[in-house]
Amino acid sequence: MSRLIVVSNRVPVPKGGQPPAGGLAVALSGAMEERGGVWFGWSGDTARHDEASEVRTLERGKVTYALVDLSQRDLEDYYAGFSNRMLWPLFHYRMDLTDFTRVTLGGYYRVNRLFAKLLAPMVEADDVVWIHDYHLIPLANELRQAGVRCRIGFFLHIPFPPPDILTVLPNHADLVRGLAAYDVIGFQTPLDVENFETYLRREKVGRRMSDGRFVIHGRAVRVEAWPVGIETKAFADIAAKSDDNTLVQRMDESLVGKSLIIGVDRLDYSKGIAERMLAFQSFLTLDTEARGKVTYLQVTPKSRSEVAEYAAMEKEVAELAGRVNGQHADLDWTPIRYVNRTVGRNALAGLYRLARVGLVTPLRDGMNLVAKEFVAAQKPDDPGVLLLSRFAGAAAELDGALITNPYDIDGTAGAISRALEMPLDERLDRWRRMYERIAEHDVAWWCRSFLDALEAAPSNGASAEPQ
Ligand code: ADQ
Repeated sequence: MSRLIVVSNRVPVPKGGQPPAGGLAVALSGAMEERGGVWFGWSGDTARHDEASEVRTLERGKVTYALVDLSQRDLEDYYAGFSNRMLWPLFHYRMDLTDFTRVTLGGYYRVNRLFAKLLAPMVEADDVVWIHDYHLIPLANELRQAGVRCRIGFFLHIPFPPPDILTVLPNHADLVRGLAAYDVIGFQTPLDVENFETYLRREKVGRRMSDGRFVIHGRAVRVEAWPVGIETKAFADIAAKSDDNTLVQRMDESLVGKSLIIGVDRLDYSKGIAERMLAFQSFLTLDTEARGKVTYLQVTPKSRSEVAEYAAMEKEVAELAGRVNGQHADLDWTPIRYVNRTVGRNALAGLYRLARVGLVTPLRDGMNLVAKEFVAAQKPDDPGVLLLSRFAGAAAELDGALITNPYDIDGTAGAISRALEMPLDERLDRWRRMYERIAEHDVAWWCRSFLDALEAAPSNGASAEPQ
């Protein structure tokens, strides 16, 4: 087995055993701890000097964490700027929220070059390098230029948008040219692969070959959908033992017989939290019988507060929760409990299990692990109902969910009523289908399938030409 080097923007060094609230960290932490290797990326700290040029290493179990501090300027341009004010909104189909500047674009390539300069001397010929997500698309190309010839794979955790949206990005051609330096590219869903293929065809820079591989700018690359999973069985076990968690007990006692509806998301506009609250409001208006009998808990840690759009949304969602409560609450009943914090994995699993309905209604999402965690945590003899946006990557797999369009506020409200009233036999049937799927396609499957493909790719470095 080759040595694995994982690269991601942020390296989640374990602190007290809990990974932070973020899909990539949650997905990869367990897999890395099991297989071992090097995890390279930003430390989360700001460098004192403008030119960060050192790698600090930390050993934890089988993993070596290789950490780079970034300067304030790099963080503003590369992270808060180009990655999170251009690529993130654009790839989530939000052209209205994008902000393109030459300065932030320059910062994006500057940090990718810096990472390549620091990482290249650590890479050995038979290592495999696995690069993650939109922050680091050009990294393989930079590594190739620094002389790295080993196999390099890339996984995009967010959606790959259709070409009409991608071409809004002034440097789309460069960005895609950078992808040709990889040996394997993984997307979350077949739709992402299809969007990528359409882009290559329309821009005349590549195509799918008869053996299923792609040729991109003259280089043969394997491109496939590998939907990311969770540690399904472990999460189900934690949920089954969550009764003695004090937070779960407190929540259970406070419900006094009311049905619980749960939403768990980073505070991000892509997650559709405001639309979800409006749907809940509409549900309370339409389904008068339900008033006083349901509690909607939305657990939402703040995220990327340094980006202006996130600060604005924080305010919008908090005001909305206040307005719905002001309108509908009674002396002894608060319809929405809106909480800005992270909770530990045990408590989270227990809260999902207490819930009758899981609301996962993003406007656009690469996959969405909360949907899978909710399913894994249910009681096998009395499962709750997952209400899932058709625009989450997870909808391509979880056909037992009630699929909803989050832009249709009243339609989603109706689906909440339907979920609350669903008879046990239908709940069982839907849940079993979903559980089987996520038990088989768990995070270990995802990791193994991607790495098998990467290790099987011809080791051809930068100069490969397709046959
Ligand atoms: P994210 O956008 O971060 O991930 P998601 O897949 O839902 O979204 O993962 C969030 C993770 O954070 C989940 O494991 C969840 O349990 C955890 N989390 C959220 N709120 C929490 C809270 N209050 N307390 C504790 N934990 C919390 C990106 C993409 C997704 C893709 C993942 C993985 O945007 O589409 O599924 O990467 O590829």
